[in-house]
Amino acid sequence: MHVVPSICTFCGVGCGLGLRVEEGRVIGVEPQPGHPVSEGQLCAKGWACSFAVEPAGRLREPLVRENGRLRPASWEEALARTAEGFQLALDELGPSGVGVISCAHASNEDNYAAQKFARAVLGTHNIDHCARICHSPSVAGLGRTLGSGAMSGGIADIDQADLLLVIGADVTENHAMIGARLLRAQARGATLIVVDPRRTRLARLADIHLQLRLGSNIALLNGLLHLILANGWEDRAFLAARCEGEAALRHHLANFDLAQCCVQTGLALAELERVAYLFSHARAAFTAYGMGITQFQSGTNNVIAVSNLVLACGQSGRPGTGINPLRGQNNVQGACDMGCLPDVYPGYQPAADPAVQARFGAAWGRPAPALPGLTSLAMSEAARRGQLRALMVMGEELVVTDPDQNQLLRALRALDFLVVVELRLSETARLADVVLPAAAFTEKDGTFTNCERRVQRIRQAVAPPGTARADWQILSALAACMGYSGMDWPDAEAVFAEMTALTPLFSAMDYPALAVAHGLQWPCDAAHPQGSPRLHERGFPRGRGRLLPVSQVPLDEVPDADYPFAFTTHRLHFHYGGGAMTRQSPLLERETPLALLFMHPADGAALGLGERQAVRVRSRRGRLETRVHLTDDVPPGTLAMPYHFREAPCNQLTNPAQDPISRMPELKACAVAVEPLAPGVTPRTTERHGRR
Ligand SMILES: Nc1nc2c(c(=O)[nH]1)N[C@H]1C(S)=C(S)[C@@H](COP(=O)(O)OP(=O)(O)OC[C@H]3O[C@@H](n4cnc5c(=O)[nH]c(N)nc54)[C@H](O)[C@@H]3O)O[C@H]1N2
Ligand SMILES: Nc1nc2c(c(=O)[nH]1)N[C@H]1C(S)=C(S)[C@@H](COP(=O)(O)OP(=O)(O)OC[C@H]3O[C@@H](n4cnc5c(=O)[nH]c(N)nc54)[C@H](O)[C@@H]3O)O[C@H]1N2
Ligand code: SF4
Ligand SMILES: [Mo]
Repeated sequence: MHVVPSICTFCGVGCGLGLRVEEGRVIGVEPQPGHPVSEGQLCAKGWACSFAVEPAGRLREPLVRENGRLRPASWEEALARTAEGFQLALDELGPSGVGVISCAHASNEDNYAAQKFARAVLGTHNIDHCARICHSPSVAGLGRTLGSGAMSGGIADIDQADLLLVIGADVTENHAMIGARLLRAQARGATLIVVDPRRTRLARLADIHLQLRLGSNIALLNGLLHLILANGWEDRAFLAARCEGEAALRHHLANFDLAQCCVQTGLALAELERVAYLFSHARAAFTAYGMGITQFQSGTNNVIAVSNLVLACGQSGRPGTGINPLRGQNNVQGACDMGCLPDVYPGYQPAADPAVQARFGAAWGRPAPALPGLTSLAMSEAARRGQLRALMVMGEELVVTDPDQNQLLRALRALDFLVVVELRLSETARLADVVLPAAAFTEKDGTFTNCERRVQRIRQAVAPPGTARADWQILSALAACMGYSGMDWPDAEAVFAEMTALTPLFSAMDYPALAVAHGLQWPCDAAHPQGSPRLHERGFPRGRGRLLPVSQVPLDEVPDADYPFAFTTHRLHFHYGGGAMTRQSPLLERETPLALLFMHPADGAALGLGERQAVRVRSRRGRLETRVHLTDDVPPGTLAMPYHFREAPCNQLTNPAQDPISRMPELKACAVAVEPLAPGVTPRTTERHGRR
């Protein structure tokens, strides 16, 4: 047996692991001792990495659709079919009629290749990925206030904080090794404050849990800020030296109605005063937030409200402070950094800037595409209208993870051509015209970028199953098939080198430098050859930090007589995303085998429901059947459901209403009705979506 160093394939914490390889198989994993993030530990999912990519059940060869069925095909045939599918759409509609959705589990090299394929080969900025429905409001909101949407501190900053403010993030479940670090900081004396409508495990352990009403973040954050300004608790020196927009913010909050704030949030004034005092008086406050802030139609404004609070109290730019969006997927930071977004090239170079267009145009030998490009949900809308005809989905399980499943299915079925690049025959791949088998993270070289901007190497430990290849190799072959030779790289290192040569943020990075310690944090350029562990120490990327007045935005859909419950969606520790990877592990599956609807016992009693009784849940968009779990984790009137289960997909119910700025759908709130099924009845599985 030998051990190959690698990085966990699940969440954005980016824990270091060793792949135990025996006779060409990954037989298990072990933690990397001395890794700066995971410090020699892994969570339950990390330990299950080898199940996630186990060759059994993986795609071994391409598949093409013939007479309605998928059958095995050669790479030549599958690539030719794919090239033809794109070409027909291009001939008919031009580059606006095609698109690519890339993968936040895949490497930086894969994602660089995906956006280059979209821009240089297809000639479109229609390139996006799951960051759209994850932290796009952070990119937009912190972009406006600071000039950059990345986490400002590093994970190690937690060790230096004396106050930890966690808003809308279930950290012990979803960023487990960061959760452990928060609890360790609390044990040495830091105050832990959790803001969440659910009583999560972390909320139960916190010194203060603000159990606000679903969707009332801005009311709460403005209330805290109003109290801070009214009492003179703000950081005057920081505001004068580092910020702008203070007068407008003061004016906006001067006549703030605290009584109304307490009604909107459901919190007592004394709770707000205590938190306002503690946060503004902390020596170093570390602020982290997640999907409970971003996944609303007010997502961008929610992020701005967090930013206002942190800037006004000067809790930024010093050890132990900062605004820290906890990025979700192992390489979602990297997929954004690589330019898999419709409005930026790699390194956030604006697609609208003529100088940037000229640089990439010259390097790639193809003119810059027309603007604007479409976001992922806009691509679905265009498909439903017949204005987008051919789509590549590289490693996303859209059928389970996009909002409003029935609407998404209508979009995929309306396409003339769908190609899915996947590890397994996912629900989304079942709908494809062509399925291409991808190599998993253990089967390729490359890099992942974690939530603290740390670019780390992954290394090929074993051969891919069958004829599967790395995503970048598939895109390179497809580009050649479509007459473009500019993606003919010899290896992953060459892809990385091309990227760094075109991307100032990464200009001093190369594979040898990344291998010295445990990666490097960007910016990493001539001025920062050792990378940048902490951002914003002297200035913000946009210069001064900007305070921007925002007001509470009502939810798009609130409970009424027909749909009397508020409904929210969340995650469970033992499962991940659409479940395609974690549900391969018997161990993880045993821990959480069922999709459950979390309901307060008082609501259960009112509906006459016993524990685990079967129910039907309906929204204006769809329905599902599942079992209830009666628990005071949720307040009365609010139901919660994890989104990992294809047999009871909560995205049947969710609302696609979008944030006008970032196009984030309101995944965290909609209205539903619940009907008990007869005692003894087994919930029906939501039908498989197989056919086109
Ligand atoms: N085990 C596991 N870990 C994961 C993932 C996974 O699927 N499984 N996915 C990864 C990904 S892609 C991501 S993006 C991250 C996400 O990690 P988190 O951001 O922690 O994700 P969620 O559990 O969806 O939502 C966080 C919390 O927001 C709360 N919330 C809901 N509404 C509101 C509100 O109005 N205000 C406030 N303040 N809070 C609210 C919910 O109750 C929930 O506890 O996790 C990553 N890690
Ligand atoms: N209701 C509701 N819906 C949500 C959310 C929510 O909180 N509530 N959260 C949203 C968020 S934050 C996110 S990030 C999305 C996540 O949505 P997705 O990205 O669709 O979900 P995942 O299940 O994490 O991963 C998708 C696929 O990646 C494949 N994969 C893994 N590695 C590779 C690789 O190297 N190459 C290729 N080609 N494929 C690979 C896996 O097989 C898996 O099927 O879900 C969103 N949907
Ligand atoms: S915390 Fe995240 S990166 Fe670390 S082992 Fe768990 S799933 Fe993997
Ligand atoms: Mo995410």
